[in-house]
Amino acid sequence: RQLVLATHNPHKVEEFQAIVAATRPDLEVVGYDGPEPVEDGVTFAENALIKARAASLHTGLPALADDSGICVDALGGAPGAFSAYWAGHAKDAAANTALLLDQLSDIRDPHRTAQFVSTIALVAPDGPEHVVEGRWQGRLALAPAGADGFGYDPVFVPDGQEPGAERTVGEWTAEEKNAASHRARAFRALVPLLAEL
Ligand code: ITT
Repeated sequence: RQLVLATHNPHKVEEFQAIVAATRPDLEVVGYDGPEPVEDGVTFAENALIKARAASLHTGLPALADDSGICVDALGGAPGAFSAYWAGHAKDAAANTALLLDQLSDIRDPHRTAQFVSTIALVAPDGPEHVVEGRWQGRLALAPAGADGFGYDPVFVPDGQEPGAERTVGEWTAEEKNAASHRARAFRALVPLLAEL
């Protein structure tokens, strides 16, 4: 069974392929290079639905879309749905993370808490629409570390690590991240709904 992944972010494609292969190996995740809709929603769910609807309409296949970001408690949940463009119009991960660390420069632990959020929309042609969410709790590092992953991974330190040996997601392997991430959690919530396909 084919499932279109409505994203133009190659890192998300890689992560979804690994997560789906571990959970539903019978599904074939195919990329999407059709027209990119305007993401003018203000919530993760709105944007995920906009992307999944456009891809399902264009391909005639069931489509998944992920809208995601980092929500920082000290900033009232920002950048949230604006994570990709936090430092301006270019999706510049280094500039985004630098700005975020700068905005938190006066904030010390235990007040640097944040969550990675992944909201996945599933839209099948003429079928019902579903939206699920996964959250990953952690805090912001004082400086970036590690070069793996993408986006805010080098500044996000997930909870639950051995004290003294904590690493940012930029220092985690892809396997470690894909077993624990917000995206993996959201996909787990989606699995029962995929049975309808
Ligand atoms: P598509 O809309 O084409 O899927 P995108 O990267 O623009 O690609 P979003 O609009 O959902 O996707 O923006 C998500 C941003 O949130 C992303 O660019 C990163 O900055 C951040 N983000 C999301 N998931 C992340 C993760 O697993 N690790 C690090 N940063 C993440």
